[in-house]
Amino acid sequence: MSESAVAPLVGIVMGSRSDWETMQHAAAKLEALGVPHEVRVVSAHRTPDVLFDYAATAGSRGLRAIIAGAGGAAHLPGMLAAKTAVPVLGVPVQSKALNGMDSLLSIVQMPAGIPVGTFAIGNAGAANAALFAAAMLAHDHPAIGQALDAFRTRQTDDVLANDDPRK
Ligand code: RP5
Repeated sequence: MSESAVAPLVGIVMGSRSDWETMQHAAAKLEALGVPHEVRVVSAHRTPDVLFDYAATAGSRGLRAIIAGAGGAAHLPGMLAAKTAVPVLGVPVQSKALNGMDSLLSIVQMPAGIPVGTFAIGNAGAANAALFAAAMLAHDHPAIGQALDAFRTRQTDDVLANDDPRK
C-alpha cells in the first residue's frame, strides 16, 4: 500500500539515500503485507532539525512504529527514540569500513531508559524490522495480522517443499 493511499502507520527513515539499498527490504515487506507506510531520508548529523521535527510529530501523525536504518556512527534510531514514545526499530546498515559492526554497536548500546529495538545488520535486519512492525500492528489491524500469518505459512510451505538441498 503506497503512502499516498492512507495515513501511514509505519515510518521508514534512513540516514542517507545510500541506505535505501538496505532499507528497501523493509519497504518491500510492508508493501507486501499491506501496511501503510512512508519513507524518508532523515539524518541525525546532516539534518538534525528535521530529525527532531519528525520525532516530535510522529505520534500525532498516527505512526505506530518507526523503522530507522543508519550506518557508521548510527545515531538516528537512538536520537529518534529520545524524542518520541513511538517504538523505534533500529536497523544497522552494513558500513564499508567496518562491515556494520560500528552501526550495530552504535544502535544497540542504548542507555537504560531510552529503548531501541535493534535488528540484524543489513538486509535481514531491514526485512525483520518490517515483520516485527507488522506483528505490533496485527492486534488492532486484523488484515495485517492475516497477511502476516499468510506470509509465514507460505514461507514454511516453501521450505518444506524444497527440503532436499541437492535439487
Ligand atoms: C550514515 O552515514 C548513513 O546512515 C549512512 O549509512 C552513512 C554514510 O552516508 P553517506 O556518506 O553514504 O551519505 O549517516
